[in-house]
Amino acid sequence: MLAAAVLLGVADVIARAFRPAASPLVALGSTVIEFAPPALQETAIAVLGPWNKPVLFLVMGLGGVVMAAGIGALGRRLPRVASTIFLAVAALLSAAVVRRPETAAADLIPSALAIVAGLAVLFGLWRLAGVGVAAGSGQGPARRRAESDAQWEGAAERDPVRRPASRRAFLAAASGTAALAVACFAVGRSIGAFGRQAGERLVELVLPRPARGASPVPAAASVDVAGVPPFITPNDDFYRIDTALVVPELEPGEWTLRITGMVEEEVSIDMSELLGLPLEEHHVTLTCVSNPVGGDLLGTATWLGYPVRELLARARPLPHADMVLSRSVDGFTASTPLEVLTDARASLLAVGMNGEPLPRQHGYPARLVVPGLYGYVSATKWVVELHVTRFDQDTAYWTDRGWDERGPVLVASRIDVPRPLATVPRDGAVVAGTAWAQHDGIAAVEVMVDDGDWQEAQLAAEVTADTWRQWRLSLDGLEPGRHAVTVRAVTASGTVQTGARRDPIPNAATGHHRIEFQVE
Ligand SMILES: Nc1nc2c(c(=O)[nH]1)N[C@H]1C(S)=C(S)[C@@H](COP(=O)(O)O)O[C@H]1N2
Ligand SMILES: [Mo]
Repeated sequence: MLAAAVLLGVADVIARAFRPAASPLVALGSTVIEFAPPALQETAIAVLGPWNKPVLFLVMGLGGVVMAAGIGALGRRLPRVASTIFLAVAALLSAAVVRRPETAAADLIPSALAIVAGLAVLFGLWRLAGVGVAAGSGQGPARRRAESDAQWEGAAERDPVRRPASRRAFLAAASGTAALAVACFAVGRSIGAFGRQAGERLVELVLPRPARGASPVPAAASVDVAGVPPFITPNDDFYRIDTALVVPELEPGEWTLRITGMVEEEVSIDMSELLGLPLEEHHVTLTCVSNPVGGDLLGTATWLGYPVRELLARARPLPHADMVLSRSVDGFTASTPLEVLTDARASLLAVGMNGEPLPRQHGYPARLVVPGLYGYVSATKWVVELHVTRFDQDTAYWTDRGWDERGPVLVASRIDVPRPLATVPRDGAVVAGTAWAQHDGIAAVEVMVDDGDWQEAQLAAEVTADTWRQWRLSLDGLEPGRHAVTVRAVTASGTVQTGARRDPIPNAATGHHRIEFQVE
């Protein structure tokens, strides 16, 4: 167990000079996420929320302890077999590192050094414990095995009759080793960030002024009811959903976007060229397909970027292409219909979010934002490739796990005020919230109080069809006691939000949001 702890700790601390996935622990965790059954993945997110990743590390840690203890127990009788298994597990961990899309050959250095350290601890402690000596007193196969073990450890010639060192020497070495492992993890955690970031941090990206700015959000876009979220979601409050165990660290200087596949000309663009292009600013609401009815996995930001349409025009997609498979530096992929990226809508290769460079968690230095599609088929963060292809030839990360390959946003609405089970005063109570149907637009919101008729809510000003829209309705005059409100929205093209309840998979939950509250 100590040898395993040293191996993982040493690798984790040295990996800080490389990248997250150069740490076998991180690479293994990412691989577990990659191969976890989708149902387990969704349950973990639903039940554990933001704790799902720490819990994954905990489970891996416990699994590692059990496995190392097993190898150690085996090593008391069969050190050669046990050390071979130890080495094989270490090799598998290294394979997990190499398999990660974001790693290069040099990222094996931490694992290689750590394997040397781990084996040194294993053999060193065994030697002190006299492993291999006791078995030698037997006869037949056990004896031969013990001899070959001793030989294999290079000890046979020098010290044919090995004796266990004193218990005190063993305990001293063992506690020294334990301290080394703990120190490695502690130093690793305190360095925190991986890679160059920790030391010589590269130049921070400076956003140019937009060639075409977005018009400011008018005050009338907000219903001004306490409890309804602001129209523009601050970056720190913006929901985050991705499969990345550790946020990829991609520096602007090493970033390039390549447009490949079914194109007349492959194109590649680096950050300085991108920042020199006429960038546009657009307000766009981004939504996660996993958002439950009434959930808050959505937000609106002012994105700064370059139209994807223009980038694709440079590469000239071939006539039979119908999909763009965008790829993140961490291997995540999204399948976006080509026509959505080439029509007039504000599909952006974004570098800015609410006036700042993208936060690392939201895709720094560049990501896609496509109005009207759920994030999983369009909003690739840390994007490095647009592969022009066909839906019948390629599939994307979540499509392979049973989700719809195209993921257009369905109309939805949410009650933000009153909170469920809140008590409201008899006079002046209001119900208010948000509705969205990106790229179609919200034409009406209707509210049903208890089991009455649908009543038209008052709409705040529309910013664009690509953003959510706030609404409110007075609840004056309700009798004291328990009441319920239900909401539904109608889109500009006339779609009425369905009341049929359905789970998010394969293309978003449906059903009306309904809450109960108390009138004083
Ligand atoms: N590289 C990468 N990009 C990704 C994802 C991911 O897992 N990896 N998740 C997508 C999903 S499912 C959503 S809903 C949006 C969320 O973007 P946000 O985290 O900036 O809110 O990012 C999309 N882009
Ligand atoms: Mo999502």
